[in-house]
Amino acid sequence: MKKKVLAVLLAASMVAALVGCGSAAAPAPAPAPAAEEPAAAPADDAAPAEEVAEEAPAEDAGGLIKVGFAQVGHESDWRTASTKSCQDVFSEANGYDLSFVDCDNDEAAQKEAVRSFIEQGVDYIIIDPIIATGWDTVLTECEDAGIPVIVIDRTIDDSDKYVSWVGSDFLTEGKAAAEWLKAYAAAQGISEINALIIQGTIGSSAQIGRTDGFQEVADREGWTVLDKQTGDFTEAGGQEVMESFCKSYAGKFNVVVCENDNEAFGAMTAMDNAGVTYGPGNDVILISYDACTAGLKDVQAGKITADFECNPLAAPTVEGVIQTLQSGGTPEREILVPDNWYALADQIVPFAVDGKDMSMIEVTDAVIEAQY
Ligand code: GZL
Repeated sequence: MKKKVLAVLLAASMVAALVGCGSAAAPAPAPAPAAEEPAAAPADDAAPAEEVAEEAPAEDAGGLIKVGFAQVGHESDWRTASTKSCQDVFSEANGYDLSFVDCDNDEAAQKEAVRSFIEQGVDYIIIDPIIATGWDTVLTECEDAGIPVIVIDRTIDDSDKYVSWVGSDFLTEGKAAAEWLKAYAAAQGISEINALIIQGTIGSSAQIGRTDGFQEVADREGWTVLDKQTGDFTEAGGQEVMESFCKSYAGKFNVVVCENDNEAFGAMTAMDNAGVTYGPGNDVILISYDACTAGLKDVQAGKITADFECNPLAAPTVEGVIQTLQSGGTPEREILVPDNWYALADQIVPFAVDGKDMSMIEVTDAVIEAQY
């Protein structure tokens, strides 16, 4: 009965979605890779996934709401905070039975994790999609099983078969970084921008938005983007790409943009090894995204010049979506999580994005203490 009610709700919310908002045109989805059985990593306090599959339905498990969460992986400080937020919210004490799978940045494993949740008969499925395409087939399977899907953080761009998306505006993050750079360079008397970009996981909506947002302003301002390569949102990837950049573009670049803090950590190691100085008053303006605690410490240390946050703590908002569904309501289709921009006082300059004035937060000990 519960599944039937949810299926009706899901259908209703999808009709609303089709009327209310489409998703940006997306390239044809990549062919589904060969399925691999994911090594289900149950939440700390849950039985291994295979035992959960044999448990009685939620009603007999003390009324716990069964939630499956297919997480991107464990590639960054941001991801660690996102995972902790979800495991804290969807705890047994809060009335949930969480089946958590760390998909280790493997798209096939992520699809199979979702299929394992369907087999387990969970009540809700949460997905943080590694990349934005290739989702319609497995989301159709969720729909056929009457299991509502909620997308957290990154977006799915080639299917509408989910109830809600909760995350950040990645395009605005990219534009904010570039509009700040324009204002800061002018204030510093820097007339020429020669930038290198270390991108995130190619095809993820976070990478697409940040790259496109920055590039749109760069094109408008006539900046030179010397090269873009992916560091896959990891510290090792950032270091490897920056080592290559330091060889190929020695003495030719004055801006490095890292699409997350962990890439920036790696890029700093590579620049140190190559004798390239970075941060306020040095050779290179270093821009980063995420603004995790370690990233803000590097801002405070005068290493990262400005850090553009993407808030990872969306789980409480996702829980609100589930509670709305539980009570028979229709949740919002898109729920934006607010982001902030950070710098030291001397690097805070007025700027706007799409005509909207932006404020920046000065990095202090208290701000760092309060960060995720
Ligand atoms: C962004 C998130 C990205 C972070 C990275 O919302 O998906 O993935 O920016 C993480 O740190 O790896």
